Amino acid sequence: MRVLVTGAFGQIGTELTEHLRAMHGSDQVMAADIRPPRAGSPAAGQPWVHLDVTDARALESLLTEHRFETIYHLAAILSGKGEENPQAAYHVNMTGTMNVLEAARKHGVGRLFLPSSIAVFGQDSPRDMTPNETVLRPGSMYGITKVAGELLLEYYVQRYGLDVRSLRFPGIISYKTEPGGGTTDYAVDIFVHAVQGRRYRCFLTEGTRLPFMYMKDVIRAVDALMDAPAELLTRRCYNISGFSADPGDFIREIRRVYGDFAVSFKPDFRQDIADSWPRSVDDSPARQDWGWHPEYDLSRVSQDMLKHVSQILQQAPGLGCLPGA
Ligand code: AKB
Repeated sequence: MRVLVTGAFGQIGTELTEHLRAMHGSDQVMAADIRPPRAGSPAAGQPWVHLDVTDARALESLLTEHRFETIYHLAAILSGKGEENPQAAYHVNMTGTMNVLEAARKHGVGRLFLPSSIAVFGQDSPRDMTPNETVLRPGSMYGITKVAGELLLEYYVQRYGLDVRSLRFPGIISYKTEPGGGTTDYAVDIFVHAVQGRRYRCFLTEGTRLPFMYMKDVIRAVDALMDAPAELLTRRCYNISGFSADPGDFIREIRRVYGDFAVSFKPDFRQDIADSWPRSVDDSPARQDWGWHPEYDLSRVSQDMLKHVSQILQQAPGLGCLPGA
């Protein structure tokens, strides 16, 4: 096995694993997660191993058995779920990341991808075109673990020469799996509700602007960063974005197709998290160093999401891989 993906059945993991298997062959990519894939997800029926990333011994024995060249460590608790249980978020995100870095160091893993997030920013960071290097004082436990994760990975690069790379993801929009409990999940749920003809109650206010990316751009960005020659990288953690939008923008796009789509707003605890995050980020270092450029803007994402979500729901109305489905 050449590649290990932890958190392989999460929102990014499901599609990244599918992509890596198409690239390297199924027998070269190990999917690891703490629970099985949901029925109807593209990962259902595919080989996988059980892995709790907080269990250092389990990781150690997996890396002793297989000589992985690359690890994508995606197992994490996101911002919304993290505020419901901050202690669990700390444990999974910090202990898990430390365990993966240590196992990779001991076993000479060639390259590691550790996702970071716009959650590293907080009230003291500029909210528009947030620069790559600025004040990082997040208010959420998820954000705190992401800042610490970035510092840890940089330590492992400096101290042990490990090749670790990271992207600060914005909200991610996709249709193959349910997003995993973040503040930006509404941007997937809203499409599913529209296609199902159901009213949507949004947990953020209509004008809450945040940066987003479509999954197809996420996969391209991960590939581009991981393939970039190390000497081109001026840093290890990069801001990245596709476009910025608020719930009102999504609703206007959806109503071009579903004119009577009904939405109400009932902000909950996630509003405070969103209000501390950037409205847009400056991803020019990623563009300059390894040629990042997004292909999907809001209008292209909306068209693609509506097309795919309605195809999936027509084929299997009860399919469990979509939120609310
Ligand atoms: C979340 O909302 O927690 C994630 C993120 C922006 O990292 N989608």
